[in-house]
Amino acid sequence: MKIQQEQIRAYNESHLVTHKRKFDFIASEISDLEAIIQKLQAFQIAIPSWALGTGGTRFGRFSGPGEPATLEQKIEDVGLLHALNKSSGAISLHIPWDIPKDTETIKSLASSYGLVFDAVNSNTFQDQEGQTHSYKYGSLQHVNPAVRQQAINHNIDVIKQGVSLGSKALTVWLADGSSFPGQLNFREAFQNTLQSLQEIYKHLPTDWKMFVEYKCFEPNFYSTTIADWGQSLLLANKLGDQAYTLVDLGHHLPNANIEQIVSLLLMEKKLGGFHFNDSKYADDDLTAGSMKPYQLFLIFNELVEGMDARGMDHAKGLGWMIDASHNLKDPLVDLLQSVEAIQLAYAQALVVDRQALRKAQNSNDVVGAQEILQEAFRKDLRAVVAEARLRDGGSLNPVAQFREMDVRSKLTLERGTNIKATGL
Ligand code: PSV
Ligand code: MN
Ligand code: MN
Repeated sequence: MKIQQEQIRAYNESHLVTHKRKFDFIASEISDLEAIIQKLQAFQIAIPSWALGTGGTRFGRFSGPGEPATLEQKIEDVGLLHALNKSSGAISLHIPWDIPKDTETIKSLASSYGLVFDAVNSNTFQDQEGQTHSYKYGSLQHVNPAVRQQAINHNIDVIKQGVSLGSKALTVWLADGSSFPGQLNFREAFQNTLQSLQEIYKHLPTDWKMFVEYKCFEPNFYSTTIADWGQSLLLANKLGDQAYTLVDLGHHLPNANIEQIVSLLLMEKKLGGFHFNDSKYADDDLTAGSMKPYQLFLIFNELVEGMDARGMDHAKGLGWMIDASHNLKDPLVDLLQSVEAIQLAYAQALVVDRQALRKAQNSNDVVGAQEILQEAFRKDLRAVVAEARLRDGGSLNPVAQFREMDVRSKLTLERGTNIKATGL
């Protein structure tokens, strides 16, 4: 199904008066509002193909109705999101969960929804049918060179597929590690991983990036070979200019200061991008901003500050992606909520009085600096984000309109129930 422009226009029409009132109020409080709205309009957040179906946990999975069964249907889903919020104009594919049969057809389908292909993701954390060697004990780190070679070849193949789709980055996330002390020689595992990544790196087109994702634990419970930003940065530095660290918000030990990590990676020109999500405990993959909205704002505060200081284009400088999993909620609604939360955090960071903050920092005015940040964080900028969408032809309230139109029931009529989307 497709959401027609006319349906969005009609929805907006009936909510315009309320929106105008809220917008005019907040507009009177912000000085460079037009520039902020333009930045919000330019900002696009990629949707991962694996987040469009129900994720489940290792204890069970309760599928939702009308899940996408094919790559075509996943693209259709992202098209629905983008029609409503005008900020989800890219899809990130996980291979081999999503293999385009006919690249040209898939590309033109995506562009009919205004979508492009973001980073492609390789998968060497699961064994695939017909595969010669198992990844049970790792992939790029494996003690057996034949297993490493198989994983290298897979990544090279993913790059090739990405090239034909128009992607510009490869994301490598490895489950490699060990679950018991003594199982692994840490140094050898790291060196094997580096050598394998170096082989893959040789196949990167010159205008591509390699994102090296880290994760503190899980599925291995004793050590992960790329466990934190230091280990990822070490690899990215050794690999070369096209390699970057990717920050997945859920991949840190509790209470890690992610905003500080972000600031330093950006300073080192090694921040590749994000997998946005939120968590209370670990890699919960919950809706962005649902647990720690202040943390999300502080991350964007560092991004705006660091990118401005380096003259970077906010919209194009980094990879902006969501990485989420849905056990209870409708995945599409959840993704709309995540995009909205990310945009709100970005908008709040854009209204920080940066000059005043610098002044407070340089005079050790601790209270003043804190007040400046909280002043921005506590501003209700929902009408500003809605205005940016309105100007782009999106919905004033994507979540409410999705529910009001009962999009999921329509998808279920078309697709049926009891479908398991490929993914986790
Ligand atoms: C791993 O936890 C991860 O965050 C990686 O980004 C994967 O690519 C993604 O989840 C899907 O498995
Ligand atoms: Mn991730
Ligand atoms: Mn994860």
